[in-house]
Amino acid sequence: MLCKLIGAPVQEGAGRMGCDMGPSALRTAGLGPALQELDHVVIDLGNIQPAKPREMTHPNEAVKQLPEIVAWIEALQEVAYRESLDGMPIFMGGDHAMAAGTIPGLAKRAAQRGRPFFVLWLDAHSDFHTLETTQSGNLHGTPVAYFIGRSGFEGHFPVLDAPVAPSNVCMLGIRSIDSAERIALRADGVTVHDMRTIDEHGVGALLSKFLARVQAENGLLHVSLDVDFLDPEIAPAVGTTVPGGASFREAHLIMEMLHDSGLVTSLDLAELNPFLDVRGRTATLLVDLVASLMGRSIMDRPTRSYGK
Ligand code: B3U
Ligand code: MN
Ligand code: MN
Repeated sequence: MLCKLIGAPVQEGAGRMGCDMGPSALRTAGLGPALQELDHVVIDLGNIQPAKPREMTHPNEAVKQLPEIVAWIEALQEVAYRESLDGMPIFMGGDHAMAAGTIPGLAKRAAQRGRPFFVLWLDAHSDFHTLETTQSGNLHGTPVAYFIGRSGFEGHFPVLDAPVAPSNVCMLGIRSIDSAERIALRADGVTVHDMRTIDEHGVGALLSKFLARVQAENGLLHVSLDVDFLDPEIAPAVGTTVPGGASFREAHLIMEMLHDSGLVTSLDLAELNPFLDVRGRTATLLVDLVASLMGRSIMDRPTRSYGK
């Protein structure tokens, strides 16, 4: 498989600085060589550079860094559309506002190919605010609401070519959600597996069900991994840690099952803040998780071909 590493050093969507160093930390932790070791062809396309931000304001005065984020989203939508023509783009963030760029670009490509598009959202948060409902004003809390086509972004974020069907989004690991988000998630029909659901059923059963649907519908699957999906004990390098996250074993199992499914066609690695890391532990864990996703296994197992 051709793996394309694409740096998206966005940090303006998060409440604290440092995510701009994410791509560099992933390179330093050996993401490229780890993939080469699995016999993938790796090209590193470097870091994306957004255009100069245009002046822009929003009636919700809480909203922060809107012009910068819009510039990032525009640049990333274009790159994601272009680079998903072949190979597997791996977007190295960058805070999670990046997904308001990557996912619409990828969804446009899927639509152009006539394939349904699915998103597995691995996160402690649902990131389901609009520009109108966000109270923190940190725009990394908004990408999902945007890419499924909720209103509340008009005149600011780019018009979507191909909104993602809410029923094609599966969230896993959720444990911090604001009430405006909770109400809208239910109304829009997004599948939300919170930590309680994981404890009751296990990640394996929940994921199998979703993967079976993607398979049955001949879909393309994008995985968006926020570092805070993981428990802060194993992944401290994130500005928004929430206790009680996914364990090392749950996270690897998810990646291994995703690999075996052969359905994943693109990936976001979001919210890594190397300034908060402990001797590179989180960056190294992310590299190991991507390796599991791309075929590293303890014992050999039969695998299917990739989804495209
Ligand atoms: N929902 C809160 C918290 C949050 C969302 N995403 C992150 N944090 N990383 C907010 O600020 O919108
Ligand atoms: Mn997130
Ligand atoms: Mn999060």
